Order: sequence, then C-alpha cells, then structure tokens
Amino acid sequence: MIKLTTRLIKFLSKKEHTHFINGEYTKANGTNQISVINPATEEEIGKVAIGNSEDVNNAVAAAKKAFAYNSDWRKMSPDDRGKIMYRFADLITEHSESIAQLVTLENGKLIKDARSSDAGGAAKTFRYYAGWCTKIEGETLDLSQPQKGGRQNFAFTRREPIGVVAAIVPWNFPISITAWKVAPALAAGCTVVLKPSEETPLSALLLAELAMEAGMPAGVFNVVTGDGRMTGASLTAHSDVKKITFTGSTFTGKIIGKTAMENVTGVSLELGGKSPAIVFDDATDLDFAAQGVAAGIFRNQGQVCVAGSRVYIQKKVFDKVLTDISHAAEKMKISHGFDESAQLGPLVSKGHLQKVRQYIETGMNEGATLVSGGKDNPMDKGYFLKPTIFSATDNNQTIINEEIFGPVLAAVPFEDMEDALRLANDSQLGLAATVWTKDISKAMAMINRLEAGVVYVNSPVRSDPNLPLGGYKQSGIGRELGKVGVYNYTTLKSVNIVY
Ligand code: TXE
Repeated sequence: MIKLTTRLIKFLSKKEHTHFINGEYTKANGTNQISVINPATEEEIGKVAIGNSEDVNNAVAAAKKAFAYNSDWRKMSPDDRGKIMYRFADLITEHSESIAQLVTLENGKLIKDARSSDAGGAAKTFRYYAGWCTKIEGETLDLSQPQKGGRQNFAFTRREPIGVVAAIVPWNFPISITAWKVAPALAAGCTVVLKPSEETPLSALLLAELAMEAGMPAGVFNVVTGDGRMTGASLTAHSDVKKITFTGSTFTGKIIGKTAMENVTGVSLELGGKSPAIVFDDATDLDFAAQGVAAGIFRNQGQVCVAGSRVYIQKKVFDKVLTDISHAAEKMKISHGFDESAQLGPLVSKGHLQKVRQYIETGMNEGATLVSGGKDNPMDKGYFLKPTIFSATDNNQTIINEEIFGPVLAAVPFEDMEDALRLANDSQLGLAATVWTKDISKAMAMINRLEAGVVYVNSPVRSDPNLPLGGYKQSGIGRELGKVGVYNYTTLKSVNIVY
C-alpha cells in the first residue's frame, strides 16, 4: 500500500475545504457542501463548499482586480511572468506525488497514470507555456489600399490579454486539463477563476496553494468549488468574465455556449468524442495494432475524451484483431488505483458507473454481440467494471453513436477505405481518430478525409503541449494547446499610424 505524503495528510486533515480566492482560503457564503468520495472504497475523503453567486462574484472581483491595468500582474514583464510559471511547474514536479495521490483518491485512476498524465502532464504544460510568455507577438501589415493624400502609414497588430478567464473542467484528468487552460491563460497575462468538477475538486485547491508558493500575485489564480447548476452557471453568466474555456459533455457545452452569448463572452468548448480506430488488413503488425486499440479505449477506464471507442476492422482480419483486443482486455488486472500492478481502476462515481452499465444493457438489448466483459462489478466494493467489448455489423446501435465514457468498445467490420470512411464519419462528434496501416498513401487519404480534430496513425492518441487539440462537429469549438492555445486568451488590436 502506498504511504500518503506528509503534505497530503495535512491537506486532507482539514476535512472541510473552502474556496481559494485572492490568494487564500476564503469562508464560503453558503452552507451547502459536496462530499468527495473515493471511488475505490466508496468512503468520503473530504467536503468542499458549493459556491453560490456571492462566492463567484468575490472570485471574479479578485481576478478582475488582479487584471487591473496597474496591478502587479499587468505591470510584470513577460520574462518575470515566465519565471513564476517555471517556478510553478517546478513546484508541481516537486509535489507530484502529493498531487498524484490526491487525484487517485478523488478520481480513482491508477497512481501511475495520475503521476504521468496529471502531475507530470500539468508540469510539462506549465513549463511549455512559461516559454510562451516572452513569445506573444503581433504582425506588421502592408495594407491593401494607399493612404489618402499620398501619406505614409505603418500598420500592425498587437495581441493583448483578454481579461478574466472562467475555466470549467471535468473530472477525468482534473489537473492536466486544468493546466491546458490555466497555463496558456496566465502566459497570455490573463487572470483565472477555475471551477473544478464536483467529483474532483480537491486537487485544484492543492494546485492553487502551489501557485501562491510560486509567487503568483493574489487574485491571479482563484478556485471556486461547487456544482454546475449553481456555481458553474453563475460563473459563466458573469459579465466581468471575458473568456470561458470549458471541457466536458456536449450537453453542458451547449448550455454554456448559449449563456456565453448573453454577454457576448468568448468561448472555447472541448466536448465529447466517439472516436473511431480504423484497422486496415495491411497494418504493419496486427498484434501491435490490437494492443494500441486496447490501450486507446481502456486507458483511464475509458474516461478519455479522445478514447477510440469504436473500432472498424477490415473484414479479412476482423476475427483475428478482435480476438487479440479481447485477450488484451481479459488479461488486464482490475484493482484500486494505489495497487501499482493494477491496469484498470474504478470509474469515477456511482452515478457514472450506473450510466455506463445502462449503455452495456442497451447494447445487449439492441442486439450487439457481447464479446467480453459485461456489466457486473468484478470487485466487492467500489465502482468497478470489466473492460467490455461488443461486436456489431453496422453503426445502427446506441453504443456506437453515443459517448459512453467508460471501458466499452464496439467493433464493426468494413470492406474497403470508402466503407471505413463512411462508418468513421457517420457521427455527430469528431474529436479524434486513429488509423492503423503501413500504407502511407492510404494513411494520407484517410487523414485528409476523416472528420476529426486529431488524427494519429499507428498509435493511440496522446496529448502533447505543442499539439493543438479540439473537435470537428459537436465535439467543440476552438483548439487548446500549442500556439493557438495561448492565442485563445488574447484579443487582437489592429493599429494604423498615418504620417
Ligand atoms: O460532465 P459535465 P459530467 C462527458 C462524458 C460524461 C458526461 C457527463 O460522456 O459521461 O460528459 O459528465 C460543469 N454551467 N464528458 O456530468 O456536466 C460541471 O460542474 C456551467 C466528456 O461530469 O459536462 C463540471 O465542472 N458549468 C468530457 C463540468 O461542467 C457546468 C469530460 C463538466 O460537467 C454546468 C467529462 C452549467 N450549466 C465528461 N453544468 C471530455 N470532453 O473530456 C455542469 N457544469
């Protein structure tokens, strides 16, 4: 059993946690709280306040003040801002074990994934964007028309920080997705109010403590805990928020998009996915492809926006590849996240487990063939599920059309490239896709025609700070990460000096 770090023991000893506003823990205005549950043991690990509109107002006011023209943050040189962000990244690395353990406690995920994806991923993202502080630039422009009266001119654009950012994040990668939003926003010179998911709010508070220790001025990074209905809704409706950045369900994304338009607030939405993995019969190594498809769906219990949850396998090799994927699934060790040898942990919550089970039942009722797994809980306690695989003959199944967000894969055979494209693009969503082939011409043709924001060839999708991420169709609006990630938090000013 892993020993909890001293810092984490101290953090958890608090039991009741409040918002982190203007550089300190702040008494909540309301009395309502959320119980944070360890999904492996079903035990409570702490309580957080449910922020009401007053709490949200306080957080936004602190962020607005920290963004004021003559504030420490605004007056700070990009180089100094970068130094604080590097220090923040170093502190995340220094305290990565505390962060990872806390993420495992509140989300259930495997500790090795919490270490690499959450703590490690966040440190990398902050380090990457620390470098961007000094590289934000506009352009000089030659105008298409001469100036009146034969006068000269000099035209250019400036990128300015957009203002107070509301970041609303989900529970599947609580710290790394937070970093995808907070790091570029800070690099651009904005200030942030973060609302973590109600399932995983504690790690966000620990992150806020580290931000202060890194020397971030008070009010630059605030956390208001709470639910979506009250806390999230108050934050997105706030007229002093100038940019909303959201990752979560398509359903909630649509609500937030509508709310944003009330104040004409900028909005980026990273929403659901139902991403296809397409295995051609010429895939370099079919075993490797099968392992990759299994990794692409079962990592993080399938609770990954870019998870390859539909696999299309060319007819000639359908049985072999499906058998290999099933073997990989059946060999996975299911255990709690602190078991270092575990390969599949619990789902995030009881409600989510029920939802995923319901999809498995629907799959069976609609006539898909259950190849392995099923809806039974393989453990005595906790929200566990076996990796589950279905096969079907076409896309006409709920389990192939809706995001399940669990360890559930549906396999369908295809004839040729046109058939694969028809099946893969037949979706309202378009976040990611993977293609498994050794034929570069075929890979390129697929890349050009797949309706997906991210395409990986011969590998499951993995995020990288320098690779933009986002979706086609109802998978979202805008892109995160990379250069566009930092430009999300700037606004463009066009200037023309006539002389
Ligand atoms: O998401 P929600 P949930 C999908 C996945 C999952 C489903 C539901 O299919 O099963 O969404 O998960 C906040 N105004 N994804 O319920 O509701 C909420 O408090 C403002 C895909 O967790 O989208 C939380 O902080 N905020 C996804 C965040 O939105 C609101 C990752 C996400 O919650 C709000 C997670 C409102 N009206 C789930 N309502 C991905 N793309 O990776 C809720 N929230």
